[in-house]
Amino acid sequence: MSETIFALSSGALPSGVAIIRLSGCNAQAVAQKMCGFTPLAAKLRLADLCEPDSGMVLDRALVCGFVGPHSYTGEDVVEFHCHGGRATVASLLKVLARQEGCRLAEPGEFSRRAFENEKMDLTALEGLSDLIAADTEAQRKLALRQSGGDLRELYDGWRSELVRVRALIEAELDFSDEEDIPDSVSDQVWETVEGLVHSIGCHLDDGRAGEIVRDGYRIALLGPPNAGKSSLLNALTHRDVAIVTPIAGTTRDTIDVDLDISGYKVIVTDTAGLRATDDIIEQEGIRRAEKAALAADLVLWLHPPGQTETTGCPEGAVIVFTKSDLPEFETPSDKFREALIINTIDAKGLDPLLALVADQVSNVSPQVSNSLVTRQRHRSSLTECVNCLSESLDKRSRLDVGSELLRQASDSLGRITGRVDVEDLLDVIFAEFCVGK
Ligand SMILES: Nc1nc2c(ncn2[C@@H]2O[C@H](COP(=O)(O)OP(=O)(O)OP(=O)(O)O)[C@@H](O)[C@H]2O)c(=O)[nH]1
Ligand SMILES: [Mg+2]
Repeated sequence: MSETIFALSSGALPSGVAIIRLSGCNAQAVAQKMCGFTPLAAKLRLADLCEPDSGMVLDRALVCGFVGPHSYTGEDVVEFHCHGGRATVASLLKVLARQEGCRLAEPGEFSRRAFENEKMDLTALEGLSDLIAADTEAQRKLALRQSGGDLRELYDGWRSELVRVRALIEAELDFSDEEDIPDSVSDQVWETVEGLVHSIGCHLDDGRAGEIVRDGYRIALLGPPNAGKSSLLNALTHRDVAIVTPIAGTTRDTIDVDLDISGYKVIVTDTAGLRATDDIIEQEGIRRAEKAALAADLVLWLHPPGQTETTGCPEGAVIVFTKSDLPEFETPSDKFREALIINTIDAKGLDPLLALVADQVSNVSPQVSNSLVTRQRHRSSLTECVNCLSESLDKRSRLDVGSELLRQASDSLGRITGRVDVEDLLDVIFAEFCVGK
């Protein structure tokens, strides 16, 4: 019999209301001892919460219960909606810890029980974790869809098709001597497998749209020293995030800042100015700058007045002419028709720059309404699945080998939703969750 777990499931204290959640077979009995009645399904009732031995009142709270399996975890669940003072919550948690068979929940343990009791698959739980972490509108929409089960439906659908074609192959293998199993069965099988390779391939070939929405669209600010990179970062964030000085080579480490641009999470990275140098600290800064540029979805190359060269500017970077307020600023030649012109003294040109970023990020991830790959974990398993399917097509003349490859492909899909042997993965997945989830 599993222990009854409890934890503060609401946010940081102090708060107006705090919710302490209990889940497990003793939840109802413990609630009965503390509030004098058994909380009924989804009905809130006002109660004095007491220390069971002394009868001392700890708080006056709303109490509700959910009878398993109709609860988040699938077990009996009780919630105390108490006052969110630190001392109140601490006294309730202390009393709960003393109750028989009760202990404080580990991070993600409520969700893990929901998974183990088949209330939700892994993709829905990951979606829920993302929903709680969502800072932007696009993240919220994507996470809500995933927590509602859209990825599970898609992957389970593909898996069912694989199960069906494997059954057809097994039948052909078992009855291949008999006349009533037509040869065309295997044609049907490979047609379906070809269809799946196409569908999963398209799903994977999404320009990482889901991952960009979930993890953020990366922009690296690159350019020579003193180009105004740190000044631009500060102007975009309206904060003094990075040190700005007239000394060339001020920034050494890369600095990441999260922004919300048109509802998308955008991570802007300020970097060390690129130049030849003997200073080993600066050399390391430049190495990090180049690494940030490689990892970026968009590079903005900042170009200060007085320089004619754009040496070091990576291909595909958007050129931004800086310090347009200075007398020495010259209007760029026709060659740079597409370039942007800014100055951070009076914020000129920042709106077009933000519009360009919004345009780029929405181009990369246009369809938040589609089912998108949101995690590397999913991408790896989907790639594994397509590889097995493609190999099975190459070996279609060997039905027994093909069947085994289709089994592996189906297991790869099953691992995403948690239908097959994921025990080793669970600790990693639920470690992302915090206590009370
Ligand atoms: N007039 C004017 N000065 C600017 C502008 N942007 C930056 N500066 C000045 O240019 C100098 C360098 O700016 P930074 O933002 O530190 O330049 P950086 O590219 O980060 O330089 P490093 O960190 O050395 O690579 C500072 O003195 C800024 O005040 C601008 O738009 N107009
Ligand atoms: Mg700088």
